[in-house]
Amino acid sequence: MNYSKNQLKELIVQKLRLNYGCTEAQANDGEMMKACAMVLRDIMAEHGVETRQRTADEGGRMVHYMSLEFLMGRSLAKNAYNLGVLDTLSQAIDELGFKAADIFDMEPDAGLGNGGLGRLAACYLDSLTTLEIPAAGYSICYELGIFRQKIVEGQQVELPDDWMGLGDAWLLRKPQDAEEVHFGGKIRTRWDNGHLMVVHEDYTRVLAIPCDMEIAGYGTDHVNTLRLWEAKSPSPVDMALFNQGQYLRADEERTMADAISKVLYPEDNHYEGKSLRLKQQYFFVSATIQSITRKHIQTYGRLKNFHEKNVIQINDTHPALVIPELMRILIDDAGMSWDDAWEITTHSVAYTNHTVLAEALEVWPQSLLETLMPRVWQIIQEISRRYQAKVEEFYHDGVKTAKMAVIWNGQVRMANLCIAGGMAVNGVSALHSDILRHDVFREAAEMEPEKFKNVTNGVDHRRWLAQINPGLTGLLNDTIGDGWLLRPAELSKFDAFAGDAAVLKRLEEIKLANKATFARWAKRHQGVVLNTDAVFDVQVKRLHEYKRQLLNVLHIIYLYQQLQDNPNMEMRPHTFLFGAKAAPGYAVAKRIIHLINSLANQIDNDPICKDKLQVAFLENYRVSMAEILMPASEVSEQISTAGKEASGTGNMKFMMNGAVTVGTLDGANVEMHQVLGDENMFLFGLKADEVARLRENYDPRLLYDRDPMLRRVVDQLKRGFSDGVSYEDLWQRLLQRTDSPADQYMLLADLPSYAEAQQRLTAAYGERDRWNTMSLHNIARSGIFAADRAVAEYADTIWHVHHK
Ligand code: 26Q
Repeated sequence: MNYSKNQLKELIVQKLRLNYGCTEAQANDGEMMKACAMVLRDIMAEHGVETRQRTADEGGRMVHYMSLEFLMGRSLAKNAYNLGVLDTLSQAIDELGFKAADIFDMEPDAGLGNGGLGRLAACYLDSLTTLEIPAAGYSICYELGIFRQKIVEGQQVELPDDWMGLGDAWLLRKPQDAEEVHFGGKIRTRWDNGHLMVVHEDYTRVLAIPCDMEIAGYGTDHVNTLRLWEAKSPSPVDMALFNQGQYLRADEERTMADAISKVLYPEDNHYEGKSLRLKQQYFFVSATIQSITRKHIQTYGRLKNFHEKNVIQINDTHPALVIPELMRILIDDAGMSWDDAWEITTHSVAYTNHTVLAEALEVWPQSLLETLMPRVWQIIQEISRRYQAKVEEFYHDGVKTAKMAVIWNGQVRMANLCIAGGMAVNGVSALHSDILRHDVFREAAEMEPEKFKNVTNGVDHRRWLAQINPGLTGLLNDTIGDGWLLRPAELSKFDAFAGDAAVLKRLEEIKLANKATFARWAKRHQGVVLNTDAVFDVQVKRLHEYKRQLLNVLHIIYLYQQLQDNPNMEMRPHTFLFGAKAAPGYAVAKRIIHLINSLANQIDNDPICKDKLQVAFLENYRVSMAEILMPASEVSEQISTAGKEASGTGNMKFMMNGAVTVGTLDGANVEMHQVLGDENMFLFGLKADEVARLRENYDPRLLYDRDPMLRRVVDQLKRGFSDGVSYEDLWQRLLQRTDSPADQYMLLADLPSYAEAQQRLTAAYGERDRWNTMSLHNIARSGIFAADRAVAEYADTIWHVHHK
């Protein structure tokens, strides 16, 4: 279906009248934005009806992608783009007396995620739909998404992200499809007609209301749904009518419901053992699996063939309870035997791991599970008992049994639960999957090698290239046509233009224009004046010690000290940009943010640095900022300690937009290096195996004592800058921790090699042809990092479903 400009105008005007009781002349930008969203939502809803009908008729397998996070960002331009009406809609908005750019800019980010894991889920929804795979995403409809970050006197302050006021235009609430989730209470058994029945009593009820968001694919009428569950109390009745017992229970239900979908936990790559988080997980899991099984029964009449018609992908262990919860439904509600239920469950659920950091592996106290979900706890115990017997029989080795146990020392290990109950376990880059197989999950992988797979991450290249970088998209279309939009591998055709001076020149002009656009944005929204003659060198990602923003800072301090020694030093202008949120409870991460701001301020106020060195901390890094920043970036900082970053996905977005990477051989950088070679990226530092070996007897003190450059740079932390703040705590962390090893992430070991890589990079930047050629190769070879490729691999190797 194609919509003309006039049709869209008419539909928008009608929405304004019906929903806001106003004309286009009276509407404000927010109302206009919501009216446009509702018009597109209607179009998608219609496609959705047809898609669901087709899916039911075909009787194929459906993919259910469960994630506690979907970092969707904005949807208006995205949906318009996928529906093929972006230009028409923009004109319609303009002709109704608004500025399209302002309207798109009104939309708040749907920040229902922390970072990589949540954004990955969002990118995969796009590809699932574009590849015409019958699929649905599931998550929680958090009232407050990831906090808004403000920098006050150099420090992070968190503000609530109240996104729903304007952002809920995409959501369709479906109270008629509500599910009921039961917490706490007691489990009793009774005999009924010769059957042992499990009875759950005295539980606390929470209602789960679906808030559905339709997802449009590109170049297709296929539509999938993202179902976000909102928690609601089931008892709105007049409390005066109740006796005391019911009053208290109703109050408990209200309190629980109010809390559950209130806020997203802002921890990234770190596990928080809070009972509210576990309630969120069970609420989410129980509502989702009830909804999936209910629909399956409606279509097929019974659950016996559930695994043939459904596959559930879980995004890390956060939805791990889906395994015992599905068992519960199959056994208690459908009356199956344990063995039949286990057969179905272990052929339905697949698990993706996203981290090897010990502090991020989920373990829950058994007492908490026992209290909050007593029946699920019983089932986990039985899973654990049987798995343990299987392991013992295989290994006859107590140490291995202990390592692989699901329940151990009063703790439930969610990863082991997923390995025991899942049909597949995958890592998210080649290196990461190897580490899972040979290290983290070694024993399990030796017992069931065929279970362990790799699917290297990918990003939605239509959003992260086509939609956000129209200049580059135009150049690509002019040179290689537009087949790459649906077949990202075709980007490699662009390699043939490496020797074409006119193409290289255009590439440079596009980058320059994008830098100017970003600089204007930064001036307006951040109040910072960026030097567009400088290299834009960017590190944007969550703040975490393993990602080593501090290594970047140490190198900048090194440059700064060189300038102090030699104020007339010739230097290519270099602007370092940072963007990062720190988990509110992560004190060291917050200190590093403060440090970056102190350093930025110092350099800004030092006339020696003018037109040479600049540092800016971009406040409140988020999807919509990345969309304007990626096209303007020239250097991509991917400098994690090797072996720690499971994949990284920002690295892929930079690459697609022609930035050149300075990085370690970590995560997907490894695959990037495979296609680019040493000539087209700047590698440095220890390799993962070297990190592991060196760790045995690593002493940063020796390096510090031996190398005056290191000593001087690190000591600057202690002295601090002219704002009078000392960073002695960070100095200590690098040199003399008492609680755990000093310099856990080996910054001192890698700093000299990093500085040297930066030098090579700066030299290459000076040779314009060489640099532009590198940039071109990065774009041309980024096709493997498209989410389309990744989702197709999941479909072929794990889900066994057809795709376009
Ligand atoms: C767990 C329990 C309680 C509270 C919070 C959490 C929690 C929340 C989020 C634990 C981990 C996360 C997020 C992890 C994450 O984003 N990992 C990243 O996933 C990306 C996609 O695969 C990878 O590219 C990154 O390398 C990885 O760090």
